Amino acid sequence: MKFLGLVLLLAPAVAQEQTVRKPDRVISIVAERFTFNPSKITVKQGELIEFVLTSDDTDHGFRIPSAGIEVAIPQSSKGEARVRFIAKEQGTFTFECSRPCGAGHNLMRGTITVKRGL
Ligand SMILES: [Cu+2]
Repeated sequence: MKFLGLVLLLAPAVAQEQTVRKPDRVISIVAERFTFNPSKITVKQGELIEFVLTSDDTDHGFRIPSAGIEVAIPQSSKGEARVRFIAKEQGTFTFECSRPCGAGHNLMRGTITVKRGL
């Protein structure tokens, strides 16, 4: 217990906030050759988003280059990947598949539009 307390104390505040805080929104995305569904996502600035990522076919990946996020999405029926994202800045950000998955891999992308909160 003492050890756990020490670890939490030393963890960066942002990382702790991201793991302890309940997400403002949970967004499920299904990957399949060669699309993400949905592929256009709009969120409010400052929201803590948790993406739940599954595949309908083979292995895929989910990368948001501008946010330094990159996770593997396991193939169909092998579970899900979860990753959190705080929309800090307004704008439109691309996400893309990060595992070579076939001829249309380079087209497999989408956008996250971050709008000012109310
Ligand atoms: Cu791919």
